[in-house]
Amino acid sequence: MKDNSLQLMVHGKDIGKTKAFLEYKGVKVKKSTGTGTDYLFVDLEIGNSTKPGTITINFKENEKDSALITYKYELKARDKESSKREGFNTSDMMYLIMPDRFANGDPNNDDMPGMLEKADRTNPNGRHGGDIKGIADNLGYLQKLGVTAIWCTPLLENNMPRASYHGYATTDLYKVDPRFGTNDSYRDMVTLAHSRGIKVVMDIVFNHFGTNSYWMKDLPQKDWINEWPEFTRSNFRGTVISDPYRSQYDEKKMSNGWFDTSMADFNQKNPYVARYLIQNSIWWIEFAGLDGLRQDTYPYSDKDFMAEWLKELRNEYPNLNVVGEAWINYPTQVSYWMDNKTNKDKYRSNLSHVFDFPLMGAVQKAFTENEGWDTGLARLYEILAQDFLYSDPTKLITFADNHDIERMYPVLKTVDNMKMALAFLATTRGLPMIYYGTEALSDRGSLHGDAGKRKDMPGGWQGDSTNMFTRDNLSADQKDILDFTSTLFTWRKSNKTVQEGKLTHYIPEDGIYVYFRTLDKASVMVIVNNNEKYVKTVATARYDENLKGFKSGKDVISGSQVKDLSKIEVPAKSVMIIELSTK
Ligand SMILES: [Ca+2]
Ligand SMILES: [Ca+2]
Repeated sequence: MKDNSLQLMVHGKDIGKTKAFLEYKGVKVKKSTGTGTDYLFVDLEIGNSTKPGTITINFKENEKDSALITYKYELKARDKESSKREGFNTSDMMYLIMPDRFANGDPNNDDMPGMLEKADRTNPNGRHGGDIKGIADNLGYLQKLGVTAIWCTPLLENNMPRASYHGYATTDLYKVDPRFGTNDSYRDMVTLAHSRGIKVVMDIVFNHFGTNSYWMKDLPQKDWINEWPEFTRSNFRGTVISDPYRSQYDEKKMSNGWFDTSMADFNQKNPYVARYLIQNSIWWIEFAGLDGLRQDTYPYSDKDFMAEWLKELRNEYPNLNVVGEAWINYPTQVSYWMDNKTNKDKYRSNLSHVFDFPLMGAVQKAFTENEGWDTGLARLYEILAQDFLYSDPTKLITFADNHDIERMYPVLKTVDNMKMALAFLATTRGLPMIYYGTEALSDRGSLHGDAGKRKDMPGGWQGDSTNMFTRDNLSADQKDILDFTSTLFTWRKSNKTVQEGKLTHYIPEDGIYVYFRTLDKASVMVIVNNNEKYVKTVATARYDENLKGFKSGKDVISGSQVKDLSKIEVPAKSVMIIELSTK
């Protein structure tokens, strides 16, 4: 690694009373720091020419003593390609998977010894048995859908008594939950995904960990977590961190309050916690061959630590990207978190990507409202018009829903609205993200709360009557949206203009929103007709600055020719994506 320091946390009875000694060419113990009786932190320096191999570490009270405990620590060779990995970018379509709810590839791992929660598919808030094999088995399906990157909600061990399926209460940061698979099966899934042109983004959680972690029985250090005289929840208001008028009271509650009773809040101001988290993310990138990271609950962690983490990450992986979940509804506040030179308080996050929550809010409303000055399609226009706030708006991840938000279909209500929304996400600036089950028209049915947003993917379980993967028993609407999604994103995957082209849009008028993506001499025109009833014959003279020189086009979805660009007929509640041609 470029950084040649490594800190080990050693846990064991009375280990804190010892010091570490070793003899290995190129490796030096810089410091042993005992904290409490049962933890020892060992700082190593690993010279650049050090060879891979096994280091025998002897733990003794004094150098001349014989070792009380010996541990064999393996130094692995670095993957020569890891520092060159490209990361995700606007060429990608990201697909969000909640592994417990996607596909059960291995029914034998549904219940595992030592794991508290057993699978129960009849419990909407229980574990359903989906796993890493279920993802690996269906990579072909995802490839056909046009997916080029997958983000799985956390896969690490969550040995919690209930609701462990969601993965956000980690109890071992170095181990895949055995009910999902193993560290090796995760790495193998990544390799398999790469062979299909699919990148893998790991979801990591620096703000908190599960209270069933062994740490909570005996903290590595007194200030390992943020503790309060009595249980104190965060105020969940990410706004506070960039608010120039914030009180210290609110700021402290936001940062140091706990996310939930089951999630202990990491104190990242503690340099040992900071080192632990930074090394952990680097370890996973190296071990699994990751293409990027998604960081949970971004503004809840110490922001200076987060900036330092990203600086160190970029030092090792100059091109690897990270997307942060700053769930805030205003572009002003989301832009604060994207690496930004213009923050008034001079804060620079070093964070490459953020989720476009403000645009998500607009997409959820735009297609179901009546058109007005500030309703309907104007919502999309108004959010995009604020892009001057972002240091690089192409690094926004666009989406209409995720595992925490009401799903697209029940919100948008019709297949036609869904198609318009999907086409918009695929063609506007940024990197589109789709949540699993969107293409199955998943809805909440009679389920309440999160359960309704996280239903099983039809066909992921043996005996499912409807199967997205084999297309068995799909409704006509499901077939329609599945084919539409696949056509749309397969086209997007190979079209550089829509991935990288300059965006020019026109103020929506009469329920029609027109925009162009232009790259060199190529151009893609998008026409959204949000009118309920009317086929609109769109007179295009208004768009002359973008249409000049083009004579015809091809409708990307239907494949049909558009011979006359002066008047284009667009059916009610539909979208046309036209690749323009000079011939
Ligand atoms: Ca399983
Ligand atoms: Ca926190």
